Amino acid sequence: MAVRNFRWILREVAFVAVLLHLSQYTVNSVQASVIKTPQEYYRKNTAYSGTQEQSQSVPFNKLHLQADIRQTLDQCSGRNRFDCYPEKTNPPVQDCKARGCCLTRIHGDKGTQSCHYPLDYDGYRVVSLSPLKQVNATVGWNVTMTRTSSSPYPKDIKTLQLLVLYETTYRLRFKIFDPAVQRYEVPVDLHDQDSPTPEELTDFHVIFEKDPFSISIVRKSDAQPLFDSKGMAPLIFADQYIQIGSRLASPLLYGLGEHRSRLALDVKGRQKLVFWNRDQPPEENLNLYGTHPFYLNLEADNRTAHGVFLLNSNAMQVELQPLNNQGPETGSITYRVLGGILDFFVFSGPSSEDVVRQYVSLIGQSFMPPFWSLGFHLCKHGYGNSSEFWKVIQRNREAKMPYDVQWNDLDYSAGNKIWTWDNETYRGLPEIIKDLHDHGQHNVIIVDPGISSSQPKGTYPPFDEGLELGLFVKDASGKPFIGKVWPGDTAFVDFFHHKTFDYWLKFIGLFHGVLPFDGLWIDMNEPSNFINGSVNGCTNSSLDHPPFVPPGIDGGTMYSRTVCPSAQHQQSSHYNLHNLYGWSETIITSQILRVLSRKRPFVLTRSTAFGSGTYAAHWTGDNLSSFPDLAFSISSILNSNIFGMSMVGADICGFRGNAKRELCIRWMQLGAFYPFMRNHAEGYSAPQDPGWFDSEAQDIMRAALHTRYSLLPYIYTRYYISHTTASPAIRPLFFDFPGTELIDAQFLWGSELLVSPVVQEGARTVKAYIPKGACFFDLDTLTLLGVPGGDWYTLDAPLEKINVHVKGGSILPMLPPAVTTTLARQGKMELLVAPDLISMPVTASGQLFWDDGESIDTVRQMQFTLINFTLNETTLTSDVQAKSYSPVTLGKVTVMAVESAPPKVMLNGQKVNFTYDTKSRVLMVSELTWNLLVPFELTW
Ligand code: MIG
Repeated sequence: MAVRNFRWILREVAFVAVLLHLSQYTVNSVQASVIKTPQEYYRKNTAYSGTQEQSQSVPFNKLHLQADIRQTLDQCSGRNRFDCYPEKTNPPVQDCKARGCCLTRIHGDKGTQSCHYPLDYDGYRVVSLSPLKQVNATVGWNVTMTRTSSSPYPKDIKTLQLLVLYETTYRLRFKIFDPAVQRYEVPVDLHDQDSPTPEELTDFHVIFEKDPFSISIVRKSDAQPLFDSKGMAPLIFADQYIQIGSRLASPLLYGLGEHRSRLALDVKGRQKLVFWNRDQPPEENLNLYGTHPFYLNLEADNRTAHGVFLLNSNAMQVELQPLNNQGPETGSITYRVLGGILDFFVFSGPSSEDVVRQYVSLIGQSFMPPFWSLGFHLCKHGYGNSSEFWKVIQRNREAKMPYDVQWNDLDYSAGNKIWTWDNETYRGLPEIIKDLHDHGQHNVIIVDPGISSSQPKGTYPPFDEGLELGLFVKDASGKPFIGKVWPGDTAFVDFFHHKTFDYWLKFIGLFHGVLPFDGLWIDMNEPSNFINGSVNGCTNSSLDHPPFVPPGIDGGTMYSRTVCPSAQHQQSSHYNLHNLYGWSETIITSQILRVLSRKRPFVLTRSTAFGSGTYAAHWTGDNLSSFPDLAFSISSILNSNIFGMSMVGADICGFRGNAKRELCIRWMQLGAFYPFMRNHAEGYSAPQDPGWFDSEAQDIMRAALHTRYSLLPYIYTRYYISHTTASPAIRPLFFDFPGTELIDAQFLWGSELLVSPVVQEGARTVKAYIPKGACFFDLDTLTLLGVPGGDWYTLDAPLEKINVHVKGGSILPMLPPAVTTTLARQGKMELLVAPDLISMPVTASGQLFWDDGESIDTVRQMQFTLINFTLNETTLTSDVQAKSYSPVTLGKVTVMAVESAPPKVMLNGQKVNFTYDTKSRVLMVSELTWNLLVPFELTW
């Protein structure tokens, strides 16, 4: 695409520089055709065609029939009551009866009545069922079902089709939809969607019941139901209300984000979760910024796990509740979805990590971040002006803080209009960014999706051109939808519009000529709106006022502080696409940075949906400077990792309110172990950058940063593993250690590092769970934690210490810390060897992934070095798997728990110098200059 018609009247907009700098970002050589717009991701409902012709019907007697027992029970006496009036508690008697439901007083809860479905509530009956065949193998099922009665909601779809497909050994998909009318389906590009797998090669067995219809998906090997709608909330499929329930295998349930809650969801407490992306500071029981309708459920043994993903982007509510069973405790999940279709994926595990990998390989694996983005990021809204901004940079440099990225929030812009620079207040900003670059540092700026619509015509090209191209979200009458955000009246870019890619590319490219940023921070993309709906309100249509508005939705309406659901995108209504708005912006922005910079893009997004982790990092939004918020951040970042968004962090020291010294110290210590480490605060908050604090506080923060920077090669290798194997970067303890299912104040990096932060004010010890079956070494003292494990221990945690333990059996690649990642990369690699003292013989293993840290697709193009390290008793060896990146030099090896001073240490047969500390029992070999591309053997 070429930059044409490029004559702007320049006022406070400093676009002059653009013309001079265009050569840096060669906008005209970009081949936009290689880029997919979200449109191209759209898949029609044809995934299963071609197999149905050869299918035969299966006689009904193969179905389990249970209709005959129904009449004999009191239809209201069921012990498991599924809410028939989710709109409100205590509905009027006649309203409940009008739905054909039962009204029962809840024991012990004065005056509360539950309106629930009777056991024989009329629903769908199966009318035909046939296998889907490929060659001679059954690869799925095709079911038709009908209902004659009406549900409580308008426009029942009386005939439904169900397609079940055995996709892979571990993944089954089933889809329930209207066979007559194509309904909205999520325009997402799923991965790994090749050909189906014959049923006999999979983990799954499917059982249908005819009347009422139910589906049970069972793991063959142990007969464990993984999805089971039998006896749960009845299936309803009305135009704007779709309901299905499933029996849980146990109350240990995780996922279903984005929400603030404890890591293990509260099935017993009937937790309800609303999915409708919202600019909402993280608080419990509210809909937040993102949508991830995926859960992981542990089974009765607390070890085996399975997962379920509902691929649907409409508003929804999920209700959890305990079931009154004899036998093992279970629960149920009820989905209430406002549109689209039911498109479920069931993952058979059997380990928690398997479940996450199975899910994430479907939605897309985490992106490979540029190396610099692993460093420390500093940000604040409203630094005030460029001299204040410069002071912050200076004081953190002077304090010798490891510090890689300085951010600019919206105050850099003129009147909060994106793609403008306030060159008075922020005079010299381009030079400051250049200075960052000269110091091996980087810069990220914020961008909002709302485009000011009230500038005089001809003065603000982002609006004028968007208008001309017709790519703003439209109101129900077809005019640009106007809401209010930071710059006042704003139109919203429709990232689903086929012209948006070129439009967004142009402005990113041009603005890069003004401010040479290195990454983009896409905020407000839920999308957030300061008013409810448009400046003219919303319509009276059923899109803006659906028959079921999830009662927990914050603000009480579908258009509370966002765009009206009746607004139109080029592809579909905002009603359908709302939860994908941020997702669509993320994909386009990341792809554009990639083609413009020809380097790995760095995008940070607030609003996310399934698959966002393939393109961007995420932060948990506008948290509070408080210890509870520090503690909750752990569950949030663990959840993001479960959702395939490895690179995530919370605003360190808290966004809202003033961070006290102790809080900020503790948070910098914890934040050093966030996958994405950024300290950020709002304009009203007191400064909280490390350089602002007293020298003792600075020393502690610097030490935390040194620890992170020394672990960079390990962290980077974990990202590589996450990117290539779909496993999370960080994980909850229960993934690796049974008995830890409720622990969410500690977490693991990979399987190697156990992080046990202080999450309470004033605490100088931490109560940490130390798993059994492994030994752990203190990362600071390099000494063995002498406890049997399998219990809670009180560990010393003076203000200057965060407890981090290396699991025996690990070998961590490290670097000497430096003030930037750029400098750190110039150091010599180090290995920290933590022997597994429980295994006989004593062993350990580890890996190093290393490349230039910024080129695109180094993994796919094999432009990297990959080395495995193995310890066997007193021999450490390397195994070079790939050696396309050099130099990688080994400078030092540190081995913990070496029983006594060895008489000599040999590197490939040559004696080398070493030290041994009798007290800590640490062997250190530190004067090496070994080229790691050559295999080595170190013995002692
Ligand atoms: O309406 O750009 O979550 O990180 O500092 C608030 C100002 C807009 C919200 C983001 C926050 C950012 C702030 N933004």
